[in-house]
Amino acid sequence: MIDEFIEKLFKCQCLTEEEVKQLCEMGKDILSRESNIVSLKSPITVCGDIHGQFYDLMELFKVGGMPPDTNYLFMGDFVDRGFHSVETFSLMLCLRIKYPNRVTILRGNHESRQITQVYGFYDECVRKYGSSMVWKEFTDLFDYLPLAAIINDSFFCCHGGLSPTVDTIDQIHKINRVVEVPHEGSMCDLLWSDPDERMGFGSSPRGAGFTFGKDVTTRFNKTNGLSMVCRAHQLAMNGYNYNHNKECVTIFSAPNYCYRCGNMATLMEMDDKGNYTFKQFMPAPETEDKENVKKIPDYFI
Ligand SMILES: [Mn+2]
Repeated sequence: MIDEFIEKLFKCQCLTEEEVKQLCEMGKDILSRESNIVSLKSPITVCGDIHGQFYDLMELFKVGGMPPDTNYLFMGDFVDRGFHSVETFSLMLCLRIKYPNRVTILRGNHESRQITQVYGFYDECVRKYGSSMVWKEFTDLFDYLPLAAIINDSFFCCHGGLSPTVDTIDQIHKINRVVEVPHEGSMCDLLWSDPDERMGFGSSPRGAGFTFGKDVTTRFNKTNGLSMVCRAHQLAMNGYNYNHNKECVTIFSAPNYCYRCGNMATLMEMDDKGNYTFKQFMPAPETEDKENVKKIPDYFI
């Protein structure tokens, strides 16, 4: 069954409502057995935001290799903004189920009921299925996504960043994650925070999470025996950006974000020894999206 779903989805065709229901049931069953922090080993390719840019995800696989030949960690924000959140997340969940030891997916701040009602995923579900049933299935599934991953006991990966209420890895294990993303607290911060060049924690212009300085990153890495914090969540024109003396890196994997930002996308490729390099890529060449993008009203983005 999952193979048929994958075949369909690689052609950018939506699953039926009934198939989505089956897929989410399988997904919940598997993800509910996962811990809040997934433990991974390199070689692995670490990816940031995708945001429904399906054809650019195909480009990502072309550049980075197809699963299961390449191991992947995706750090969330699969949905909203782009034209194909439904196909993109359906495919990611299928790949997670089909290749449990090769593909890992984390929760981003957009994998939430509240945010998807504002930034496009809800509307896309209603447009493509005629009701909000599929949106309900997917957003219920989002609650089960893990919050973080640690590669080689050394690289801490999450969507947003650090939290004033998270000093140790153990504190993340104690979070009850199977809920809608809260407005505040440790789980919210892991999905919403951003690095900053000031010291300590600051209030975030996003209205959720915090900004965290170099001293915070250094202390967190030292306390937990880590070498680096890898995160996504922020557009970087190069597709990646270092902060905090290279103790923190941002990876962004949606090229030409929102079909208009003109940025490159990046994959962080880690070899079996944990040495990493960045591989940049451009948007997919010719797609139907190029036509669709002309129709987006400016106020939408
Ligand atoms: Mn985000």
